[in-house]
Amino acid sequence: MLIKIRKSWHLSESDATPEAVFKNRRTFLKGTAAALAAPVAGALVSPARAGWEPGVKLPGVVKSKYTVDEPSTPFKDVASYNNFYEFGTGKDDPVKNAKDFVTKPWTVEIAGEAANTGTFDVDDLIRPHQLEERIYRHRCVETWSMIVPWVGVPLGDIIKRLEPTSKAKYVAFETLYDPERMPGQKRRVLQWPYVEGLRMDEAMHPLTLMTVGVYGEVMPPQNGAPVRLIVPWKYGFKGIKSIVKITFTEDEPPTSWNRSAPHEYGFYANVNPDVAHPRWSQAKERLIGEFFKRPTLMFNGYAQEVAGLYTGMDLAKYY
Ligand SMILES: Nc1nc2c(c(=O)[nH]1)N[C@H]1C(S)=C(S)[C@@H](COP(=O)(O)O)O[C@H]1N2
Ligand SMILES: [Mo]
Repeated sequence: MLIKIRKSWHLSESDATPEAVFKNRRTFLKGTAAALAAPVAGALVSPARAGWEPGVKLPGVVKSKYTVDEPSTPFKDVASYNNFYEFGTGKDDPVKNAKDFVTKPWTVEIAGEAANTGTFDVDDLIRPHQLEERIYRHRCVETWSMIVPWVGVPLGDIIKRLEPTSKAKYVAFETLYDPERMPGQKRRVLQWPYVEGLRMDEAMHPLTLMTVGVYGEVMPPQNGAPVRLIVPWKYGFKGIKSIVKITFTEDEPPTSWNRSAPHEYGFYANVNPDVAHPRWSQAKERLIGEFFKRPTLMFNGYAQEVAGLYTGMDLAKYY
């Protein structure tokens, strides 16, 4: 039998890093003032007006080699079938209730074990880096999945500029807490704010994306505007939305779903068809728009790239 082995993404002609961006990666940031002086390479990631509107293209996006060879789930599904409990627990609540969510101005606080801590405008964190379009598999623990053309920059590139200390073993993330703007936070369905975390090597992995758009456009609020995390080999709940704080820590940080149901959701949350959720199997998934279920792939199809991060770990124990 002939087995065709290939990477889960295709090489594209725009693989090379443009020179201007490379130079800007060397830009040293110290607090907001210096951040404002950073040369502009990428684009504004938040829209000029306060609320989101459709059709606002992010300029200067290049296609990434980290792209799966599958047609993307239509925009209307990506932007209307969401989990974002800050705007309600129904799948169609976020698109309705986040419609007028104002994401400008937006700052992200950098804290903990790093040289460059402080409060940054989101544009100043993202702009020095090249925006890339990456078509990723996106798998919710509830067993639905999508193929999504995200736009973002590698989290690892941002982290390098922030210069974490040798004590930084984990990266913790926090969503905005503002029950007036996020009415779902008036109900205690989760402990607010939503928090997530990654081990430092996971955060530095080239597939881990700080994501600011979808389908070439500014991120719709229901998808986590203005900036959310995407870790394509993990269940969707690791992809924390509307991030306002990033903290470098020595110890494993708490995560929202682990806090809520520790026997059901672990810190790692790697997609794994062999480890069932206590209440349902993870062996199959339904790609939104398809009728028949597909088998779920180990590490969501990214095993070749990320399995090495977990060598020697019992994945049934560290679920
Ligand atoms: N702050 C926050 N982030 C969140 C969630 C949430 O409720 N609040 N839901 C998570 C879950 S369970 C999934 S599957 C994805 C869904 O992201 P999508 O709307 O882009 O598909 O967002 C994740 N990020
Ligand atoms: Mo999810």
